[in-house]
Amino acid sequence: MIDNFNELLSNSKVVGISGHIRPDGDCVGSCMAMYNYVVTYYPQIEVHVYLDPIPNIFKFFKNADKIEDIHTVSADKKFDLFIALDCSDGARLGDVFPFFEKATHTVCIDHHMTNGGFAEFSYIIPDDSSTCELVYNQFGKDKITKDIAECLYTGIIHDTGVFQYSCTTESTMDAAGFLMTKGIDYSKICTDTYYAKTMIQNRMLGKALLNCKTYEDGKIIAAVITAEDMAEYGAQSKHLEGIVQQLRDTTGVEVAVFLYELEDGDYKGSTRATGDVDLTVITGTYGGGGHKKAAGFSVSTKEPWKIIEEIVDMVKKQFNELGIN
Ligand SMILES: [Mn+2]
Repeated sequence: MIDNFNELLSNSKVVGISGHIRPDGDCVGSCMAMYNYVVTYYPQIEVHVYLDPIPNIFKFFKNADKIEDIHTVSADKKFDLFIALDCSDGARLGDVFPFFEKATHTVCIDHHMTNGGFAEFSYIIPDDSSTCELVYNQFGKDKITKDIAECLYTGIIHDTGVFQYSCTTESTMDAAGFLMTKGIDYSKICTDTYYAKTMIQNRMLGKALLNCKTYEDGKIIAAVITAEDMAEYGAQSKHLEGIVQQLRDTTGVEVAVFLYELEDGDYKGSTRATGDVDLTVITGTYGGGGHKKAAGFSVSTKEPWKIIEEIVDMVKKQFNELGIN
């Protein structure tokens, strides 16, 4: 934990909060939990939360309508304290980073093992379940309100796949159990934010599954969604969440790879592992990062299946080292 965290807040007049680009549940949850913490306990602070547009499913968070677009902020805006959440490095803050760098004090709370510590004060536990679990520890039970609990519970279930991934620990369950006592509708949160799929999402999942390829007797599975596929169904990148998990859940799969085309023609890659393959070694080749069993990257290519072949070769190398065959 960051021992002087509350002191840093007490001494600040203007505070900025942000998370990574293309925010997910843990990112939005931790940022909004932090925002609600500051407005609740430090009402004298001018606090701003900056994020890319968030998925609609997270708009029920208290004060989600207060999220601002960093591009509307004048370049000379100064922050006494800037808090980065769920961000492994400065680049992941996107256009927020210049403001973070200029802030008098900076804090980072994160659980990515590739985080080298880019803030003045860090609370980084690599491969902890979620940033939301760390934020819960940082706040302490006494400070958790129902509004904060909703944000944190949502982040935890998103980064643990509703408590199924191996990053889920006894402490994760203790935290989630305590959050449930705050009167949140945990059942609805799981259904509405995690399991519910729109028709477009289901169609894109179907497309990915129909066109997927397997390698090494089905131990590796890969799928690609092109911009053309997305245009056919009017899909956006946000409709592709969960596809890589579904690929990974296929019986016999050790490694799942999913590539989709971004608006600018580059590809975003997501990888998931069920066993001991270290995906950060693979995503690192493309300048990406993440966790051992869940990692991502972006790559400029016109031939996504070539990238997949490269990855298959790298996975095969690890299979050999690990004695998997
Ligand atoms: Mn996270």
